[in-house]
Amino acid sequence: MLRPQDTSTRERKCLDGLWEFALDEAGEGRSGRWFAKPLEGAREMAVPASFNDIAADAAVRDYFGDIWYQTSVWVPKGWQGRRIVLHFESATHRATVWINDVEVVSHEGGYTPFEADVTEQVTPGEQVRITAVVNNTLSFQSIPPGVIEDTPAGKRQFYWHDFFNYAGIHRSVWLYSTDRAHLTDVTVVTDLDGVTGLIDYTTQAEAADDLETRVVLRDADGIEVASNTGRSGRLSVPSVHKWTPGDGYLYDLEVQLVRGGTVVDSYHQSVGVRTVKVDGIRFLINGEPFSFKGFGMHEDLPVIGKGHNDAYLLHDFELLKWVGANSFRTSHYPYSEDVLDYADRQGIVVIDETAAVGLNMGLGGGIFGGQGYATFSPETVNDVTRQVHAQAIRELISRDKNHPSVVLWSIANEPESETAEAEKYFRPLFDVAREADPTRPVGFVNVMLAPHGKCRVSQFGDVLMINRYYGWYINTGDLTAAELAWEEELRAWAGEGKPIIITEYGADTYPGLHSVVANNPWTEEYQVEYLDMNHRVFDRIDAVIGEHVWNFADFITTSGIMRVGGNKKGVFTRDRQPKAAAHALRRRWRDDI
Ligand code: BDP
Repeated sequence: MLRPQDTSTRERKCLDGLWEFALDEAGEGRSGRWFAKPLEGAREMAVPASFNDIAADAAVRDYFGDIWYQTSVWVPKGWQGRRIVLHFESATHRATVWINDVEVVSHEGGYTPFEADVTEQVTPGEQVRITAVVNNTLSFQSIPPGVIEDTPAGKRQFYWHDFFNYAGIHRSVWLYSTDRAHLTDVTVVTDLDGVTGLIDYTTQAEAADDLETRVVLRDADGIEVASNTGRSGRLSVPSVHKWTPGDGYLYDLEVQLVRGGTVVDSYHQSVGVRTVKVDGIRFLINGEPFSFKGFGMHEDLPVIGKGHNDAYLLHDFELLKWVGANSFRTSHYPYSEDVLDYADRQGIVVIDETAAVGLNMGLGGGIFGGQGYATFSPETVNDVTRQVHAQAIRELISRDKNHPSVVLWSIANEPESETAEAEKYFRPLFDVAREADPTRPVGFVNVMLAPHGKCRVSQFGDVLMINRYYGWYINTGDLTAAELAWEEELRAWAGEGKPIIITEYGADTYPGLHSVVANNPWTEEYQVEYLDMNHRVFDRIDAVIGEHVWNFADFITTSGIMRVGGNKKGVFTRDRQPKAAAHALRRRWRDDI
């Protein structure tokens, strides 16, 4: 699937704005055919946004079930005779969509795009009704998983990931048009031969058997530097300007379908020429060792929840630069494509993660201990879940494969990984990722409950990604003991001979809480001392080639005694003000401070 764009042959219309909105408490909308008429008793809802925090109402915030969205749109008259497509960048966690009375698409998974060819359902120059029923429930067969339990107080949704289950239409919705003959996919893989850049491209198209495919590569000044014909092929760029961390140089690959000299479809694909390779304990970008400095982040904002916002996107990247970060992980789900596009342009390196978080009944929401279920069993995370998980991996890779910023796939965060069932579950999922992308390393993020010697899944990863909280969840307030224990475990991992990225280490910190003695958890001083302790350990072990602090900013979680207005491990507050740790990190990460 190609992201909608405006080109000489393509036109898109953004459907963002206020849509009609109704919660379906009784679950009667589908059988009552709510899509067949204007939504009754609807209120208005912003798209894109999570719906949860818009109304000042706990019943809306915590609602789970079907959520109806509806809008009307004029289909441009000039689209007569063209193919017309309705495209959702995401709908969390699943959706079914109707054009007038006709169901056109259903999609599972809250963070990847889906679309439907609606040419037969719309008439250019006329208005159509678009209805989407979004469903935000989590089950053992969804990614991420959850469970609905019958309690004396009624049904309750539980889940085991440590962030609020924001839902809705989080990203833009588009109607777009192409010629009947159109490109459906473009893949680029880049390599370097000395100072020459090599770009292998593959294209796919529909209704285009009689058409010629032409590709033209232009540099950032718009100067043509290479061209070719054919559905797939290679382009060579002498004296290539490489994409490197900190220098997000992009070429533009224009792919054209041509009939007798007329361009009937044109699509522009950004290309960053770079290589990625794991070599022993080194992670190489363009053959140079790269060391990750940055954060696990979240899409999480006041009022709009996980709704994408361009102003925050720019500001967050400014803060990444201010603090000296060169990378981040899309913890714990695929982020908006606008984020990846911007990372490409800014030269920020990305570890790209699926929404497979919370597949671990040994912990939940920052609390260790049994959650009353077995993680893997026929009734809980099972073969069906694995199919859904495999599809989530495929959709992530298919969406993000062309981003030079993406250097590593993370197929899960902190799943149960110390059992035979976990090994059986994960082995084929690594194959799925490698089949979908043979060019990038693959890993998963290991949890404290599966330390070195117990974890049975790390063997499949090209890189070890480890989350650890010595000095927070264990050895709380005793950084001396934490340092000893942490170094001992990390040295054991280093013996594996793979690069190690510490994908999470962090301490909850209440902004403004201070202490002259440094062993006081929750204070700004403790967060600084805690990070310093971690850094001493990392600096003593060569295999540690990455440090991602948990978290970039404070974020909202479910309520619980371990959380004070959410998770406070941010180095910035939720409104992006620095805690003392932000200044300390800046001194460590920036050479010029
Ligand atoms: C890890 C999770 C992350 C949590 C964090 C924490 O990967 O989502 O928010 O710990 O407890 O378990 O703060």
